[in-house]
This record gives sequence, structure tokens and C-alpha cells, in this order.
Amino acid sequence: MNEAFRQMQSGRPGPASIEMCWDTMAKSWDVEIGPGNAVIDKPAVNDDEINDAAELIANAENIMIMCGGGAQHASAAIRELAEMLGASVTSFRSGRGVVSEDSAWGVSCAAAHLLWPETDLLIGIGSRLELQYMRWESMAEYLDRPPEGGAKLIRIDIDPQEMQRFKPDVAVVGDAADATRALLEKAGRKGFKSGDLDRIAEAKARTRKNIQEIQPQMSYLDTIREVLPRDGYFVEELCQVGFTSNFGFDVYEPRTYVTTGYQGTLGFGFPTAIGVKAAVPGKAVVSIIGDGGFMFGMPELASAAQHDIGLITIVFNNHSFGNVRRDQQLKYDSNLIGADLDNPDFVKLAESFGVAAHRVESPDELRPVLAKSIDNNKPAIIEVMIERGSETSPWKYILR
Ligand SMILES: Cc1ncc(C[n+]2csc(CCOP(=O)(O)OP(=O)(O)O)c2C)c(N)n1
Repeated sequence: MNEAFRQMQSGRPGPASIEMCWDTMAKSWDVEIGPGNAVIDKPAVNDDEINDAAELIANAENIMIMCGGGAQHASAAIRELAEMLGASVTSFRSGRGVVSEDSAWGVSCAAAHLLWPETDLLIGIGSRLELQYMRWESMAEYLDRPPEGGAKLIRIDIDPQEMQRFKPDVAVVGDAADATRALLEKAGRKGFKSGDLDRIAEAKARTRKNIQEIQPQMSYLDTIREVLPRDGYFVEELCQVGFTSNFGFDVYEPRTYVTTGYQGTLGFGFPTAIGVKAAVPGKAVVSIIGDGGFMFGMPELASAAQHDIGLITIVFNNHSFGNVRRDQQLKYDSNLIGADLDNPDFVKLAESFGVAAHRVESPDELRPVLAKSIDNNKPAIIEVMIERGSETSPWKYILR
């Protein structure tokens, strides 16, 4: 068991699985088991790797930092590095909020895409770099390493295997915070140009304007951002508003954008949000979810009611698996199969569990209902009525 705790916390943290026979489980031993008894391995940062990285930085003009989930605990150091280098800091899902998107350096993935052509150095921190090399470029062509002529690549990752999966120009194996701090000491020569701030601000302003075309999703996301406190939690989903939130919902604090990550498991959002609210009962937690995804975990309404877990779930009801429906329309000659849904009455359903429920039809109607629900701190369902098939596709800002 202690070995499992060691593995969970060492290297790239994650779950461990243990298989045990019933008779073993029923036995007793005199041992101490728990996270405190596990020795955690953390590779020391290698000076040569840091020196090589500092040299690339010294010769770069326009630097972008890409944060993944492995960068979440390194927020302060990464912000300092960005300021020192004049670098934009972006993320896609798991790395959101490491550097606030209302600071000068934090940019959404959509704004980062505008900055990409002139980027000559990418520093990936705790990230698989799916955004840059799978969504913006085809990873198949990049399997061994980025091609000549593109941006140079430094990767900071605690998992040495990552450097084999996708080879950078300079690999720094180590903890994201330790390695970023080491870089801060060595990379001082670069400094930032006054033009960096303008370049980044311009990309952000253009993007903010461009993405307003994704409606009605952006209007709802803007309303939620307005009402949700800075340190409130937003749990995304595989739905039209969720996909749009990948680039259209600004995140201000580390770990406050809770995501399925690359797994993309439809339905994870509502049950996950119950866990989030149980973990941070004093903070506002909003789960946004489609009608299809909500029905995957809907029975957990009973858990929320029974344990009085005050999360707010906004169900965007377009009476369909909207994303599948659009694919069938565009790619399969409108041959619709299993995409439209006959749903229960979500308000009556929630009320039957003893959960407060509301139905709204516009962002203006949502605003006061959401504010009041956050104030109440009780489980609540807010159903947003959306006309089937009416959403603008968000994909042009995600998959280039
Ligand atoms: C477990 C799982 N099953 C299926 C999918 C594929 N999938 C992605 S989005 C989607 C439709 C989601 O419908 P809904 O929750 O109603 O949201 P909408 O797109 O209509 O906003 C499906 C089936 C998935 N990502 N995960």
C-alpha cells in the first residue's frame, strides 16, 4: 500500500490501482499505511540542461510558454519567468489559470494561435503539447522532433519518458516549479522588449472580438464569468458551451478550471463538480453541461441533495447530442441517427430530488438566477433552453 502511495505522488502524480484477494484484505498486520509513509521521488534539476535552455532563451525573440496540468503548482515561478522574458503564457485545458488570463501575459489558446507564427521559442511546462503539435500542426509529421525552421522547443517535464515521446531541442527533466526557478536564475540575459506587451495585448484584443461570433455560447459564458467570483470553480464538459469555454472563458486562478483533459469523457462534469464542491465547500462551484451529458450522471442529484452539496449545475438543453448531430449533418449528409433526445422535464426532475430548479431562456435571465443560487449555497439546477441545432460551431478555434 505504501508503494502505491509513493507511486501516486512521485514523478507525474496520478492514480494507482491495487488488486487484493478477500482473504488478504481481511488479514491484519501491524504496519503504518498512508501518504506520509511514502518516500516521494523527485529528480534533481540538472545544471547542464538548464544552461542549454538558457542559451536557447538568450537567442530567442518571441517566446511562448505552454502550461499543462503539471504546471499547476508552479504558478508564481512561471509568472515571474513570463515577466522576465516578455513571454505569452497559454494553455489548453489542464493548464488553465496558471497565469491569470486577465494579466498582461496570460492568453487563451485562441489568442496564442495568433501569436504562434512569430513565436521562435516554445517552452512547454508539464504539458504534452497537444495544442501546438496536434491541433495547430499535424503531430504525425513531427514525431521525432519539430521540423527545422519552426519554433525551437524546450520541454520541462518530471517524466523522462515524455522526452522520448516527443523530442524537444532541450529537455529539462524535473519538477515544474524547481526547473522554472532554476531557469529564472540562469536566463536573466534575455530581458523583455517593450514591443512584447503590445504584441500580446493586440492578439488578446483581436481574439476577444473574433470569438464573439460563437453564439449563443459566448454570451452565456460572459455572463457566468461576470457572476462567478474570481476564485470560483468552473467545471467544463463535452458540450457546445464546454468546448467554447476552452478558449472563451477566462480563468484567473490555478486549478479553478476543472476539465476532463484529453480523455474527453462525456458526462464526467456533474459528478466531478459534486466532488469539487465537497472539497472546497466555501467556494462557488458551477458545472456547465449539455442535456445528453447530464443524463449520464443525473442520479447523483440524490447525493447532492442528501449531503446538501451546494454546487450549481447549468444544463444547456438543446434536445440533442448536439456535437454528434452537427457531425452527422456536415459529414454524413444530414443522416441523423440517435442524435436527437426526448428529455425528462429537468425542473420537475430536480425538484423531485429536493433540489432547487429554474428554467431560463437568455443570458439576462440567467444572471440573477445564477447570482442568487451562488448566494444560497444549496444544490441547484438551472436549465437553459437552447433551440436545437442553433449553436455556432466552436471548432474553428480549437482544431485548426
Ligand atoms: C463517454 C463518451 N461518449 C461519447 C462521447 C462523444 N461525444 C462528444 S460530445 C457528445 C454530445 C454531447 O451532447 P450534450 O451533452 O447534449 O452536449 P451538446 O453537444 O448538445 O451541447 C458526444 C456523444 C464522448 N466524448 N464521451
